Amino acid sequence: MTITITAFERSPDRGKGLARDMRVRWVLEEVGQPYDVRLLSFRAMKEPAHRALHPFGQIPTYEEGDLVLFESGAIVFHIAERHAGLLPGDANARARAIAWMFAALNTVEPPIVERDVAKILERDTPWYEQRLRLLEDSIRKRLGGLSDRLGDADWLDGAFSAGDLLMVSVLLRLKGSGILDEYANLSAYVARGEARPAYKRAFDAQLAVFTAAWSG
Ligand code: GTB
Repeated sequence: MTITITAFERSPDRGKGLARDMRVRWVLEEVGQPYDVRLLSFRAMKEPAHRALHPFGQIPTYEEGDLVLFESGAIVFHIAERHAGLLPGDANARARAIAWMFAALNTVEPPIVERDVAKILERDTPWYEQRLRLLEDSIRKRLGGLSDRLGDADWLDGAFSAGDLLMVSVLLRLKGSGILDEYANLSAYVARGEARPAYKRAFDAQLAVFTAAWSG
């Protein structure tokens, strides 16, 4: 069955692979599932045709036959459940991998996103420096816990899982901030994720969209 996902026609990250279609591309590459991509402008995302797929008018979405999904975490989970290799067979190990998926999206990602939003929307406010410090402290609290738990392991709980895929995706947004560099094991963890052939294929595919859109 053909799988179609949606992505930015012109990603504001200029090909850095930080928009959330990247994690969907990555999981599809991990399981060797071909997919089509429908590219959307910001305007098209808010039109009824797309809102019928995504209540909030955002990317990514996922279409597979009669099934339409939104929320990148739900899409990654759906794919990981239906293919071998991204969720352990053992029930307890599987539950722990799913817990890491939630941890990535519910506990680690929020302060990272809030920091990015503050950098865009609050830069000119009198409280900007203080707010940035508070958000960076929150991020460090999360990274400290994560770094302690990871230790010198390659992945969060045994073999690479959908939990690692989401956690690496979330941490990548800190690249260039200097914060990730304070945690050598987390920097190495992210680099291991980026070195995966499936990640590279996904990254190259979204970069090709950027190159085509911004060079024209
Ligand atoms: N919780 C949802 C999910 O995980 O799928 C969040 C989806 C979401 O935030 N989508 C964003 C979107 O459609 C794109 S990924 N925004 C348009 C809108 O809301 O109108 C967020 C994103 C955007 C840009 C960068 N960047 O430039 O670095 C990074 C991440």
